[in-house]
Amino acid sequence: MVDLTLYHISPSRSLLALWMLEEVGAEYEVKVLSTERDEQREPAYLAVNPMGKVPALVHQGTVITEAAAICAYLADAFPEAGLAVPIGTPARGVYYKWLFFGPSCFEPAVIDRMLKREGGPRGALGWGDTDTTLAVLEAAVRDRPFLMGDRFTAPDVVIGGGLRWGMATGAVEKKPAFEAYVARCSERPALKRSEERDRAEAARAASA
Ligand SMILES: N[C@@H](CCC(=O)N[C@@H](CS)C(=O)NCC(=O)O)C(=O)O
Repeated sequence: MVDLTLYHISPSRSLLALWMLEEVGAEYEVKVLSTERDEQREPAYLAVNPMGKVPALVHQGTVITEAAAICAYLADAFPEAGLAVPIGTPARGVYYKWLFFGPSCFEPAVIDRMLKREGGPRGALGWGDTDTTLAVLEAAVRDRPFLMGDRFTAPDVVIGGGLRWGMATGAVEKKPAFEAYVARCSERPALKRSEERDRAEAARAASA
């Protein structure tokens, strides 16, 4: 029985959740919401996620929202996929650092740049400023294949996926270290499968 449902908009941040679902090898169903019809703001969906945002994942009747939380959750729920770091080890702390760095530093820093609204008070902004945030990330991926070292883990979906999008939109400068890191992430067969699933689900929803 399929007990995992992803509420999805194509394209959107829910691509990260789709990628992660493919990484863990779970069977899941996808419900595509139409932004043209504003389905993400209809009462039926607000009952799932009152933020009116995707992704939302329903697992065994429990709703999990926020892309990074979904990735972290799936890594723990499907340990055989090897995408988490053992609880109780110092490396788990670093793993959390990157999982949280994604939505609390990387993403707002890049959105600020994209929307040309950089320049708030450095001390008050959790990410300080965009240049520092990107420089910290660049240094992290310059000397090692993935954020946690040799092994691809859940934060690489969150940050690798975000960086891939950021460079594709032009919001993030294509530094060699970023391009090499994103290229490594892009080799993941699960990413390719998630893109195929995204296309198929979007086409199915459009013809329904
Ligand atoms: N903090 C959320 C952000 C989710 C988000 O902004 N999703 C966008 C798509 S990229 C969305 O649902 N937009 C529809 C809307 O706001 O109407 C997360 O990381 O999951």
